[in-house]
Amino acid sequence: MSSVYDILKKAEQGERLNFEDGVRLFQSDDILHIGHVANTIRERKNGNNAYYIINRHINYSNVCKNRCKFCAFGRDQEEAGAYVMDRKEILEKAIAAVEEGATELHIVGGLHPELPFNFYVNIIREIHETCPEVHIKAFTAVEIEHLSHRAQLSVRETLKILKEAGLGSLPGGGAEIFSLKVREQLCPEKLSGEGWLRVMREAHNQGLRSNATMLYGHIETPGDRVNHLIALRELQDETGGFMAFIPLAFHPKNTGLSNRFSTTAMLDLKVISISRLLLDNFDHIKAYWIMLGTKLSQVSLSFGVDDIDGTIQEEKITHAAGAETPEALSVHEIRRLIQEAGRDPRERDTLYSPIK
Ligand code: V47
Repeated sequence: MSSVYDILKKAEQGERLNFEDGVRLFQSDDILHIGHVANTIRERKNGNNAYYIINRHINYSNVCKNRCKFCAFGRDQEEAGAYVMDRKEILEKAIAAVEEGATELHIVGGLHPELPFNFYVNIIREIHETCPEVHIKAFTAVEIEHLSHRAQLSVRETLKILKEAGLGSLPGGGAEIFSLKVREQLCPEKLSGEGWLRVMREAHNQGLRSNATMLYGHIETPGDRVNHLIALRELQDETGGFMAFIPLAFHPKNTGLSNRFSTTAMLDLKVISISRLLLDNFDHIKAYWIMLGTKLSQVSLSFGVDDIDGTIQEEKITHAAGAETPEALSVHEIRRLIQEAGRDPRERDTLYSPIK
């Protein structure tokens, strides 16, 4: 009999799990029972559907004034390898992606100390005017806060202007781990967890939906993870604006934590399935195959995941930190992963409406 049987029974009966339940689940090694209940809940919420999207990532600049210890992507302005794409290059990438069938552009970058607010507004406006059919998911909550400082506007005004220019939704990055203690050690200059939640609340209030993430597998404790998930659940109770939760497996290479190990499959599956159990008000749990690997992403479809992101193309953040996954997958490869896991592949748009 599993030592977490009481918790799994609660979850299966639709009862909300608390902090102690979450920590006990992380202390358990009974991944098959935990995964089984997570899979049952996935099925209740999404049937046999497993979603994917045809998308493209555009990382417009790696120049960043916050040099977070876990990040291998950011550069100082004058440092070798620093880059900023110009508007023409960004637009060309966007047009090429749309011509190849992309329905979503995922646009994020570092916190550039000098680019003016208009640079960002113009990117969104130009893409939106040239390709009105593509959904622009751009700028993490951390970037939005930075842009509001650049523009000397409130977060509300900043979001309003970007939305009017064509911004469709916000990606879930930058959340990291909300724990103050961990943030002090890893990213002291970054927007706080409370700040991240405040920006997301404002976005949701303006009708902009978003995703949520959690970076795990570095120095955080199981309690930090559970607190993070509960904070997301509380905001979701309030706004209902989150679409998917995406656990992000830490990649140590070339980071300030390069002496640490990568995550193991056991931890990855635990985080995925426990997230499915704790986040009872999230519709979707997404496996980000770039970080998880294609094989484990496929397995995760039986551990609570109902979405394996998309074709992606040209991912830079995780590859800077040593990811060995490809930089893109074809639709054929994604559908094959899903089908061989026994699920029905469903192409979706950003807001989870079916495409075909
Ligand atoms: O914000 C940075 C994290 C995020 C590392 O919303 C790292 O649909 C692992 O947020 N190892 C970017 N992670 C990725 C992201 C994302 C990805 C896919 C879909 C969506 C979505 C969002 O990656 C960053 C940061 O939290 N990160 N460095 C690293 N070394």
